Amino acid sequence: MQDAAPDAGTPDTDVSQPWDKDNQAWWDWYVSLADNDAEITEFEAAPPLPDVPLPSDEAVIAELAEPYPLSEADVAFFQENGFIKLKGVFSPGAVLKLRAELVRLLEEEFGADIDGGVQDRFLSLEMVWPDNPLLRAYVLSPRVAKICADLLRVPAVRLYHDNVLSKEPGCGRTPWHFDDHHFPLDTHDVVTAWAPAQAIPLAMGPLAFAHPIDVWKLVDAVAFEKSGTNYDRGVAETFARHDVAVDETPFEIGEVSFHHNLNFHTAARNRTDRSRVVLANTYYADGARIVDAPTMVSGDWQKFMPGVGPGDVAASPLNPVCWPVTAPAGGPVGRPRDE
Ligand SMILES: O=C(O)CCC(=O)C(=O)O
Ligand SMILES: [Fe+2]
Repeated sequence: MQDAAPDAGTPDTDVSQPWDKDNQAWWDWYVSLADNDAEITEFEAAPPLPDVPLPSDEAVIAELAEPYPLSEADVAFFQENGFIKLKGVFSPGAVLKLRAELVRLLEEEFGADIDGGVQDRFLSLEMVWPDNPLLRAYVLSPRVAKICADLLRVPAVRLYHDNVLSKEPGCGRTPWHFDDHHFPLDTHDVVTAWAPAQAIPLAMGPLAFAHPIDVWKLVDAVAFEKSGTNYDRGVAETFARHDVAVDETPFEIGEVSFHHNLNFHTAARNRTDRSRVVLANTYYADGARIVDAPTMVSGDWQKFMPGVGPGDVAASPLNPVCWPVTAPAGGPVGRPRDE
């Protein structure tokens, strides 16, 4: 939860102004806060994409509506550590299809060849699902949303937003942070499903999680600065000093991680020759409200919740309940409810 009255601080720590540029500008700013070593000169070959036929849209929709077998031990692990990595959430075909669609959308938006060599940038697209029926199946997936509700131990979750992320070859680290700092939601029942659209070897910069969940308390006193790399370095040094455990492991095809908004995470540079494309969708407990004073760290949040203001219940038509499924049998999966 963010402070109701943000600390005015010095100019460099004062984030009380709303973000006034677009989402891509937000990411360009955000990755500039990461502490990086020297530029990469040699790139590793990324593993090949799976050699499987592309499933039909109907097959993907059906797969993503089936429940995933989550155990009580999985839920307990998530509650203790604030993250969990689950294998086989998507089939290889569903991953390949996701990548093809995300690459098409990124190339359309940025006019770039996504896998065409060193580009250095962190590209992002948001709010793709309302106009894209295939992406909607992944973003409003009952399988994914039920995992989120079960991990949070809440009866129902809504979508906060979708987030297409492409960390291009050569792009620098993702700075250490927790998402509580970003989401203007007045609840701690928030989880992001981070779904890679290819395998992620260590050299590609898998999302890496500090644990257990309460290590955020160790770095609560590190002041966030809106320029420079002091915050990222301050968190890294504090974690190192306290021997905080970090899970930095590869993702296999179809593996998805889920992180709580209090979990501290980072990601290394992409040292491979392929863009690290991910679909990261955030869900929160139904009934949550917007905080009284969102900050610039929340970026473009009003785009995700049109008509919803500070203090309001966060339930615009663009924040459908994704679990439990409310659409009539045979109807579109997870279509936004009229409310
Ligand atoms: O993809 C990344 O490197 C960062 C993503 C992230 O921080 C998130 O999804 O919460
Ligand atoms: Fe994050």
